Amino acid sequence: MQGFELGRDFLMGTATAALQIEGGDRNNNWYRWCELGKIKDGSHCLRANDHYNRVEEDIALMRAMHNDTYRLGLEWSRIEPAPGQWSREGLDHYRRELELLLDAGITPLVTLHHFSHPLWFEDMGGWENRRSPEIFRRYTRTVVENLGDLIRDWITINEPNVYAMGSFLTGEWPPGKKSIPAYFRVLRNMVLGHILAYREIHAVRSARNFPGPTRVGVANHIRVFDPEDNALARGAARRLDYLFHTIVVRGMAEGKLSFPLGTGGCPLGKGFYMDFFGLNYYSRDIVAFSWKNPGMLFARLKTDPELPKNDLGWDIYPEGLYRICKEYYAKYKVPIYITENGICDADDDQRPRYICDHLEQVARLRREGIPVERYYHWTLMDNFEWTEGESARFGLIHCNFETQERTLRNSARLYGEICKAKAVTPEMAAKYLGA
Ligand code: IFM
Repeated sequence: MQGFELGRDFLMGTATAALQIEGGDRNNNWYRWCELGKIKDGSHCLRANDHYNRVEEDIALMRAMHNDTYRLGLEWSRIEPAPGQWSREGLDHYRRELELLLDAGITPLVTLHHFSHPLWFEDMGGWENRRSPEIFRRYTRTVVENLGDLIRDWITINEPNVYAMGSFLTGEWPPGKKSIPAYFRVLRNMVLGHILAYREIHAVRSARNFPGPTRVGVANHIRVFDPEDNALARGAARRLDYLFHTIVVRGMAEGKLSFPLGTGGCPLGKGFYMDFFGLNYYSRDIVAFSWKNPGMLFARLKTDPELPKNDLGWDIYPEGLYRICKEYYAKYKVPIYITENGICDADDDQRPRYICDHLEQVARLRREGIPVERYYHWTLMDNFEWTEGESARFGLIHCNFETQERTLRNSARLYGEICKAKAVTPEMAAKYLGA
């Protein structure tokens, strides 16, 4: 690799989610899912990385990697343990964590909902309940009133499409429902919840004169769906793209409920509700047509035998990052934050190349004038990877879950050098990639 520049104004950091790292909370939907024995390797989110008690240690690791910014999640159940009851302890904990980040010179980007929420919310049907957007707005308002002076950058909801699919379509995630109408009901409510939260964040921060600018977005999970070379496969790929991406992003950005989320109107009014386009990018799928898969809209997803795979068998396809940024920038013309990008790679033999190859696509986009402003690597350290549990290792930093010892992997050292230089130099490539 020749090396490339990212630019001094490019912000870099890591991303995490509260449930995946904090440990210790028994009042959320994933706690119950773990208790029901649904995690493949038998691990439990109660343990995770014990980050709730190790905030300083983990911020020191971010500093060691020269991170400018950090994407963290708030655990809703710690803030609103019962409907309308606010926990001073929960809010104070996050205030302290945010202050420590700011003192360390690290800009927080805060996620309000990242797959986990209080049990009381789950028990009323969660995002399937028609009152859920309003309940999410109320939670958002309390967070902004209490912490909004420290947070300028917000993600309302992480990967709404992945959440709705895992929790309401395939049933692999809590509450384990398998229903196509429920998938669309949940997405509709998440869209409305996002818009209410978007407005609330701007309104409260501006009414209180909190230091700006305020930036609010969504962490959109977008994949590349490339069809096999026949008309039926092309149709299947188009339908998947529409129902997994388009209706969700359009709803969140424009407030428009396209069929089947609605009939094309904007129930909360026309507007634009994304100050940046958050992109979580991991992989692509080849789409084949299959009569046997009506539940998947007659699509069968395949990997590409030519491409390298991560530990979970996902194709590694850096060009996809470039293609998606081009496509969505053409549509929405707002700055892009890569809110997640990373690899499950326990022995760390692919991660250094993965990082460089994806960042090379970012550099290419920036050279072409596409404003990719930030990159958050998923993830800081090995953590609780939902139904895969502790065995799927996405961390720059290795975590021994028994002892909670954190050890920098080679890729963490490389990432630290890149964050510092805002470039991949030929020397780094030679040292870490052997090329
Ligand atoms: O761990 C998840 C994260 O919570 C959401 N995006 C994908 C990651 C890797 O699977």
